[in-house]
Amino acid sequence: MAQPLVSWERAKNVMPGGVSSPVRAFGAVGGDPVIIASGRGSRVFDESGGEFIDLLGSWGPLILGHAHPKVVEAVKKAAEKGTSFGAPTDGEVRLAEMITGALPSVEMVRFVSSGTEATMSALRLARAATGRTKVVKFAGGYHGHVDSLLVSAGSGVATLGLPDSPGVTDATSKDTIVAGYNSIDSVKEAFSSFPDQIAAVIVEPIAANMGVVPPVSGFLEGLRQICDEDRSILIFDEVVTGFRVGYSGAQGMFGISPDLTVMGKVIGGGLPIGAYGGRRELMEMVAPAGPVYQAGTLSGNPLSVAAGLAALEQLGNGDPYGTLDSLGRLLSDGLQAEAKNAGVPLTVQRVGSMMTAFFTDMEVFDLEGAKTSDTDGFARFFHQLLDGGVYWPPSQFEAAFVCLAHDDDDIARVIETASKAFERIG
Ligand code: KE4
Repeated sequence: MAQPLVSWERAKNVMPGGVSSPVRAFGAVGGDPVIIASGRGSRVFDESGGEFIDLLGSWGPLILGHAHPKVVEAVKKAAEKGTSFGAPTDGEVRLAEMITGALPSVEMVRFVSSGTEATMSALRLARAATGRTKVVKFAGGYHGHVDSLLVSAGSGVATLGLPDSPGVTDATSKDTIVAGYNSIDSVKEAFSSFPDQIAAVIVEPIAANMGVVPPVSGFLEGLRQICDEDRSILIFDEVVTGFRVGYSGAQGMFGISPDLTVMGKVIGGGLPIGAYGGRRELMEMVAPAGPVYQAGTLSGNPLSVAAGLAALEQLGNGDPYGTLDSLGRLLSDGLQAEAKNAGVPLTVQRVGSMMTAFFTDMEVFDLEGAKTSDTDGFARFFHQLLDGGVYWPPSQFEAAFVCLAHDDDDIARVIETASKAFERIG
């Protein structure tokens, strides 16, 4: 007898919230999530054969689309040779060389198994390198579930953070200062309040976790200057933007060199991976070359590395980012126009193939601006799209992604479905 379809009730019975990661549970939009059975190209399919144009892209990694033949072939070949050795392999060296070749600021790189591990390790390295304890992050910035970064802004800006989750201790959050994204003044205030105490500033060079919020002119340059002046480490969290907005990431787009870069998602081609890297004299402090301890059983896993190599090989040839930008522009312009026709307040903010449709009529520069969005309106939009066969990310404060498997017909179909949704919402 065929295995019964996994039910949402069965999932919730054995897994917290029925999911392996909270945002998948549709908490922000209501209703029960779709249980995905497979994906192919620009489509995902649920267990009853429902077909959706996918704009989630697994939250970023699937820049080539689902089950890309080159990625599948690479993973199959790697698996046939064994799945893990806990020993050096040639693939991880070749992937490290591709990354250091793409990002001039990254002279050496260490692989881990998630973006969270990568940011946690980069923070430890920055504190070791500077001998300092404090870290600046930004309200609305997300860097994985690292205790010291699960911190929300205290009263006012540039104040010491408050735990953002039970289980995160005051002791952990007291060294984290929360500044305002796109506010250089708030960063200056943090550094003047804690002179010679700040080990690092960690920033998403293009914010994606309050929705897509690009840096205003001078913001990243200002961070670079402040860190230089105070001898603090500038960490670019490029887990989303790395190889997404360009082959040299956001740092290449804006011409700013961070001291450390955190990566994930795209570099694993859809398999578990994370990485951190940067200046040689910093990275050579990492064990076993140096004293800063960091380790991982499945770090540099041969299957993840094979998928990552296959993905980056596709991204390093031709003009994939030109194609992605054109598809992104077609979608964002179409959504903006249809919302205007329907009288629905909408601000679509986009960088290349990543975008957020904010249900607000104002441009969004920071978390406060993002919070002006009508999240109920977004939830209705989300479900109208889903009912129409379009899978948009189930949260107002996330990024939607077009991929190289989308075509103009897909985009036209999404715009047509969104137009009907706006009519119903407007
Ligand atoms: P992971 O530990 O989820 O691999 O990466 C953490 C991370 C680090 N830095 C940035 C900028 C990130 O966006 C993330 C994770 N992104 C979220 C969605 N925006 C992953 C989705 C999820 O948590 O399930």
